[in-house]
Amino acid sequence: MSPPAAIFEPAPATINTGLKGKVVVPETVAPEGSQTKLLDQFGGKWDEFKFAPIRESQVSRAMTRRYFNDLDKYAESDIVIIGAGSCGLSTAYVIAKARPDLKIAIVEANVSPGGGAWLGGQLFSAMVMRRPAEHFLNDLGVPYEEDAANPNYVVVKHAALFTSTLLSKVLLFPNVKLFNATSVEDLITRPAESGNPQETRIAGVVTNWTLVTMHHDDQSCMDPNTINAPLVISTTGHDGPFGAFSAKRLVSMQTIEKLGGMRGLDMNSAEDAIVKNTREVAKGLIMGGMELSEIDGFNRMGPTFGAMVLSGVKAAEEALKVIDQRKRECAE
Ligand code: 48N
Repeated sequence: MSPPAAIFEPAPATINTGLKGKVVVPETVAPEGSQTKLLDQFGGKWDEFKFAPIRESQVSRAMTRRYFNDLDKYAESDIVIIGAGSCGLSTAYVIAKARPDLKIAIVEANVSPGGGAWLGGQLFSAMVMRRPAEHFLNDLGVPYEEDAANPNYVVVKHAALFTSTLLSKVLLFPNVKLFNATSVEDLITRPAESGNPQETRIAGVVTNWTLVTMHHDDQSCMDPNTINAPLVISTTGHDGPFGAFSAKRLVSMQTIEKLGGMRGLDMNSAEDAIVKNTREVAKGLIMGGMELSEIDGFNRMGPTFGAMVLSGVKAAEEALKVIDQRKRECAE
């Protein structure tokens, strides 16, 4: 009989990290259950160990049936979020929680979602968020350090702790599907009655496998796929090989006159501006996170991430304001 499982003392609300600060552990983060369950289950029994038998085609069918079922289900989505960085994932988290009735597709070009939020600045692991962004961390259940000597910000021990927690919570929602390794190559549009390109309505996204997107120039034509949606939320980050996708596309479609271009680093102005101006930049397209700095010419903030999560909250609020109206317009 295994020894009685160690009684795990619940983590105290604050843990002295040895640094000046103390770690706040939101009450939702409490390890539970035995700490040696897996060792008790498998340890010392490897000689007779054997996996259940399988036929390769069963694995193939298990994957392909589900993936193609998802493609069929989300071919008509209520909301498509382009980019699973910190802003896109924060947006998905807030919307999916508030409106479990909405079908949300997230399209992420990278195999690994998370964008630039796996590390803080210059590949350092600590992630700084300025207050009041700690409210997002509390809601998510991510522990962070606060420092009486520096009360205006909190520090997540490792950026990957924030991003992996956010990603896992978003993926757990039954009304969310992440299509990673998939790029948005274009936007689905509907002309405005006025014929004015600046009133074009966005009605979904055009997608392809990212590896295909990267090789259009050296292969014969490889046509894309589509997802129809009355509302698209673009959070593709600042300019770069894949960044600022929708911002650049809206300009090339003449829906927006020109890019403002992201300005130099100024934390105080950048974070407030991006959160406050997260909005529907074209009918049916909300823009948030660093992509917005490319349209509006805001400063960049560098290695502070509070604006990303709160831009996500603002994008979610903007989406919930218009989604039912956009759905009616699409049904007409
Ligand atoms: O993390 P990013 O790049 O973008 P945000 O806005 O979520 O977060 C920005 C943040 O990480 C910073 O840049 C920090 C705060 N630094 C600021 C500064 O001053 O330097 O995520 C964008 C995601 C990425 O995962 C891309 O792979 C993806 O969008 N993406 C796309 N996915 C699908 N189709 C596309 N066309 C596409 N373009 C980008």
